[in-house]
Amino acid sequence: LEDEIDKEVKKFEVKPKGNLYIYIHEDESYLAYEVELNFLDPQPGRWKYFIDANSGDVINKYSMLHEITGTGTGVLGDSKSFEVTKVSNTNYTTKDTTRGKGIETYNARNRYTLPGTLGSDTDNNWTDGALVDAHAYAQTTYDYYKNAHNRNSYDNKGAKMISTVHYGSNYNNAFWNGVQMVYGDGDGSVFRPLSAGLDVVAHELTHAVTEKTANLIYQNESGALNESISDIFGAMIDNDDWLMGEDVYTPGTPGDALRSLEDPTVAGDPDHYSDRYTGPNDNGGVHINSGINNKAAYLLSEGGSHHGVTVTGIGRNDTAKIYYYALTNYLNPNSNFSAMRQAAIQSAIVLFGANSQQVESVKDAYDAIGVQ
Ligand SMILES: [Ca+2]
Ligand SMILES: [Ca+2]
Ligand SMILES: [Ca+2]
Ligand SMILES: [Ca+2]
Ligand SMILES: [Zn+2]
Repeated sequence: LEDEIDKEVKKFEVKPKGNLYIYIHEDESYLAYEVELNFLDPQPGRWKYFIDANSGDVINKYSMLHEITGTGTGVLGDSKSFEVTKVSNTNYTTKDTTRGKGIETYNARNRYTLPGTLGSDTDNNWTDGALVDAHAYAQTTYDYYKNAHNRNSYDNKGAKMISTVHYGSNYNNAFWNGVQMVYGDGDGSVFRPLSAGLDVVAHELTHAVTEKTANLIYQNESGALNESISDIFGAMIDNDDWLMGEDVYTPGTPGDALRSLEDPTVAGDPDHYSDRYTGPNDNGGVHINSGINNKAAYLLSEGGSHHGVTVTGIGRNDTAKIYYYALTNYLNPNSNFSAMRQAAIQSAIVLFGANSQQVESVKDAYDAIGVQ
């Protein structure tokens, strides 16, 4: 068995015991022991073995773990379904083996140890909203990158997507730590559990995509582009608005958001290069100057006039294609805003042709934010 799972099983959940009977396999009958092995470490497993009572040979074996669909309720009270693993009739885990090398969601139980324990439920009707949302939205984000850009997880090699919820106590943040996603529960005043925001989940997982592609340095203009790329794909995946974090930010105040791509100034961020922040705070304004490129992406998609320049909108899908192509082909760790403009133009030429509306709109969008 240990060869099978390639790791050492330390503890069986149910003490293995053999039932002796006549077992028929491939038209042969054997006096055989049927043995069930049930364990959770190092990963959940449940195997059935049929062992020849005379020779001790393994006649047959198979895994009894089942990939099935779970149903649950998110933080906001919304019902959803998602892929889980059935370990037994009374044990289900937030482990999806249908996407890439898997999507696994853990529970830190208000401690700071990562990843914590794999999420579990006894009847596959899930009621831990933060766990439900983190797991379901990781799947949504995986599916977006696969379906829209044919990207298999953040590294395009199917990397396992690991998330942890209930990190720490009243923790008002979510982050990608280079290995996995981490979500706090919020303090209930500034934030509710952060995994309830599909755009938050998409934003953080996009940092992983950026790290594996352009790897934009998280400082100054390249850092602002890094943040902007995460906001842009946050808005492409949570595609019913151009706000970031509206579902999790200030539960007591409806209608506001952490940031707006449509109008970055509502959050105090610049929407034109001439208004850029040049001070030392926030790594040189990575969450501030992101507003400038966010505005270009918004104008490119939706159109509009800004600083006297009129942009014809090309829609979310073509906008997403251009930024994805630029991120994965042209941007590099030191790219600045001007390099972003050139990368977007070149991407639009490759994708849509040199004389396309898309190329014209990219040029107009960057003219409108004052980037040449
Ligand atoms: Ca339950
Ligand atoms: Ca939304
Ligand atoms: Ca949103
Ligand atoms: Ca709010
Ligand atoms: Zn970010």
